[in-house]
Amino acid sequence: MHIDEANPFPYEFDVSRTALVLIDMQRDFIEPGGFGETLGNDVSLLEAIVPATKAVLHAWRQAGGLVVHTREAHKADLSDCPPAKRNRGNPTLRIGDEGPMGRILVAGEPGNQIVEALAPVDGEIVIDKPGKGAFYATGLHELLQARGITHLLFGGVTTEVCVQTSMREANDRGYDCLLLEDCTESYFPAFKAATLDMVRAQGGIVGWTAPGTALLSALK
Ligand code: C5J
Repeated sequence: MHIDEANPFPYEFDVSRTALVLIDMQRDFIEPGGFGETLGNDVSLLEAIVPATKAVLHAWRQAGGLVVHTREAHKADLSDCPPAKRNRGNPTLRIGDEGPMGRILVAGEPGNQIVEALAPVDGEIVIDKPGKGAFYATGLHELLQARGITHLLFGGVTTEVCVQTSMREANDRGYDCLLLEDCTESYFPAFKAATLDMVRAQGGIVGWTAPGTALLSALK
């Protein structure tokens, strides 16, 4: 299959060797009343990508493609949260503190769940990751290698933090990566725009970008 509209040039992929990776579409970043909002962010920007992401997820499932969901999540005892990550800055709530949807970025808490519209189904991979990148301190690379995956389609939040970090990690591990432009968002629109530019600059130095609708057309 190919996505001709991809930038900087057409993207070729085989569904059986490609995974859709949705980064951190968890309630605390996306829903009103969660951690993201307590940090002063306008979460409606992130919430707005849920319908486009759902359409892609649905089509990808129909095509029989592998789906990976990630959550930025720490163990309850925070043993996997470096003090440098927890203590930096001056937020009103830190990782592990009780927030509006349970303990912030702690596995199993209500705010740590994937939003209902994109909830994982049986057979999909769910990765709890303690870092920004999906490959750091997780078994993701090994799980993908075991399934013969060579190509990754990325969506999720936030574009310039966990999505970009994961995509760069994947690129260094040899995956051909494409970022779905309308299935990713940032609290800072300028950061999203800059990330899309960075990914596809210099002949696709990190990978490709394309609208989710282009993937939907390719799958028809
Ligand atoms: C993610 C963050 N998921 N912005 N986390 O991007 O801290």
